[in-house]
Amino acid sequence: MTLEERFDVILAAEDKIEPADWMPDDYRKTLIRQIAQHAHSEIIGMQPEGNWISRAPTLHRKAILMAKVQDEAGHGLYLYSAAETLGVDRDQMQTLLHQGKHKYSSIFNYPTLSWADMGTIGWLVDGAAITNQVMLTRCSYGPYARAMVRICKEESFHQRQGYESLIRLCSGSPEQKAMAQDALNRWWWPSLMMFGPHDTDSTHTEQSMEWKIKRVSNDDLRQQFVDMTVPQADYLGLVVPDRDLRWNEERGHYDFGEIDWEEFWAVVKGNGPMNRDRIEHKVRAWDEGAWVREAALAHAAKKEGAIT
Ligand code: FAQ
Repeated sequence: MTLEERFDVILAAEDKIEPADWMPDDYRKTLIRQIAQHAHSEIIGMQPEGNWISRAPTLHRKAILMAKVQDEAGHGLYLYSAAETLGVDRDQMQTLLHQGKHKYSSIFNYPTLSWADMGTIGWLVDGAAITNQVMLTRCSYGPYARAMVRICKEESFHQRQGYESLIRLCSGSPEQKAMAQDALNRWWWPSLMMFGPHDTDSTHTEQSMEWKIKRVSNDDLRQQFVDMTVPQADYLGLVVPDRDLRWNEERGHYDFGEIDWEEFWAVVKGNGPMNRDRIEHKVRAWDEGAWVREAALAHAAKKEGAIT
C-alpha cells in the first residue's frame, strides 16, 4: 500500500490522521491555515470582551467575564499547539498575524459599545462558534478534533452565560431591554458572516469536506444557527433585524435575508471598523510582554540546570 493509499484508508475508516502519519502537502497546508486562523481568532477575540472587564456592572459579572476571557486564551493555546504538530512554529504564526498575512474571524473587528454586547457576544458569537466547532470534533486530524472537544464544552458555558445575562437585561427596565435590542441589531449580521461565504463562493469547502476537515458546509451551518437562534430571540422578546426572516413550513427551516457581502469582504480584507486597532493592540501586547517570555525561558533553563 502506498502512503497516499494508507491516508485514504484512514479517512474512509473515519480514523484520525496523527502528526507522524504521511499526509498530502495541501492537507497539511489547509490545516495550518485553518487552525492558525482559529487560534488567532481566540486570541484577538479576547480584546472586545477585555474592553468591558473594568466596567462590568457587578463583581459577579466581572468574575464571569474574566473567566471567559481567560478561557479564550486557553483555547488559543490549545490551537497553537495543535498547529505546531503540523510543523509550523508558534513565533512564525504570530509574525504572520502581526504582518496581516494570517486572517482571524471577521466578527472581532466590530466594537463593543455597551454592556449588552457582552451578553450578545456570548449568545450569538459563542453560539455560532459552537455550531461550527461541533462538526470540527469529527475533523480527520486528531490533534485538532481533540482540542475541539474540550473547547466546545467551554464554549457551551460561554453561550449560556451570555444568554442568561440577556434574559436578565430583557426582564429589566425598558432602557435595559432597548440596550439588548440595540446589541442584537449590531451583532446579528456579523454573526451570520462568521460562517464564511456562500458554498458557491467558498474556495476551500469542497476539498476540505473531501478530506473530512470540514464536515458540514458554510451555508448549512449558517442555516442551523439561524434555526436555533431565532426562537431564542423570541423568548427574549427581541426582534431579529431581518425583514425577510420567516418560517418556511415546506423547508422546515427559517428563510432569511442576504448578507451584505461587500461588508464581509471589506472586513476580511482588513478594512472593518476595528481591524487596525485589533492588530496594533496585539503587536503592542506582544512587544510589551517580551520580558515575560524571556523570564519564563530563563526560569525554565534554570530549573533544567538544577535537574541535570
Ligand atoms: N472571517 O473557502 P472558505 C470564536 C476566509 S472562534 C475571516 O469558506 P474555509 C471563539 C477564509 O479564511 C471563531 N475570514 O474558507 C470566541 C478564506 O480565506 P483564505 C473562529 C473568513 O476555511 C467566541 C476565504 O474567506 N472560528 O469565535 C471568514 O473553508 C467569543 C474563503 O472562505 C474558526 O476559525 C470569516 N468569518 O471556511 C472567542 C473555526 N470566513 O484563508 C472570543 C474554524 C471565511 O483562503 C469570544 N474555521 N473567511 O485566505 C472554519 O471552520 C473555517 O475556516 C471557516 C471558513 C468556516 C471560518
